[in-house]
Amino acid sequence: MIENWDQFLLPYQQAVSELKVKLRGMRKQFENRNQRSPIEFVTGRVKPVPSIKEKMTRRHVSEERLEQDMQDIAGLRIMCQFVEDIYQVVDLLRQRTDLTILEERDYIHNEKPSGYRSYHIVIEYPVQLVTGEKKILAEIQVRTLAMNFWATIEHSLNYKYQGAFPDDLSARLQRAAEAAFKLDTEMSEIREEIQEAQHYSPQGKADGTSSNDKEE
Ligand code: 0O2
Ligand code: 0O2
Repeated sequence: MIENWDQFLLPYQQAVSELKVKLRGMRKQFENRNQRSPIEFVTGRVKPVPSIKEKMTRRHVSEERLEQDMQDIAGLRIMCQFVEDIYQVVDLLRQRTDLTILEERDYIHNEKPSGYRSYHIVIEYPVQLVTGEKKILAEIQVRTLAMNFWATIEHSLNYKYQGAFPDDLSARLQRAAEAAFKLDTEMSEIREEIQEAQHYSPQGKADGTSSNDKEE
């Protein structure tokens, strides 16, 4: 029986805080090198206790198995401008030595039946406590701004229907998710055209930035 949830969640709180600093640091490093960052912004949260308890009941997870079986008690979200940026961020995460990737789920090319798209990574992250090192699980969701727009609104509408949308609304939400993905594709194509124009223009200033700014 977990008697003190604050104490149980403390390492998760620390992991979320540390990872937010580290992931936001990646963005800063791109900025300092005058390069466009594949990371637009980063958020994070520790799952609230009522949500943990609800998911434990729904997924039949016991308290003894909670640390191993619930991967998103610590949750980080990385928002990107373009779909290509997501895969660049994933590559950067794969190269890090301060975390271990345990699982990757590509819900961009394999979208969920709801229409949800994002790239999910489950990591093992070591937190330094006064009692020694503790490895905890965390989930990093990497998505575009358009994917985030859809997921945020769909999530808030879900509260109203508790996950069971009427069929017509489900279909409309799926179509809205497709529209958001089309928008992502169109934005990537526009960007590619601008980059090509830049490449052939003598000043390299087709979009008002130097060609250096757009180096990947
Ligand atoms: P809600 O509406 O119940 O979700 P900062 O001051 O920016 O360093 P702060 O204020 O904790 O840190 O906020 P941050 O990190 O910018 O964003 C926290 C919010 O992001 C949360 O809102 C979540 O909505 C969302 N969020 C971020 N990452 C995740 C994730 O992995 N999973 C889920 N479900 N949500 C995430 P709140 O405050 O919890 O309110
Ligand atoms: P929160 O804190 O409300 O975001 P499960 O966690 O049971 O759903 P699984 O396989 O363990 O399933 O994990 P999965 O599917 O890789 O990731 C689950 C998380 O992805 C959810 O967390 C959401 O944050 C997000 N997600 C998945 N499907 C959808 C969807 O259809 N709509 C939206 N808006 N988000 C989705 P939780 O558990 O809902 O927690």
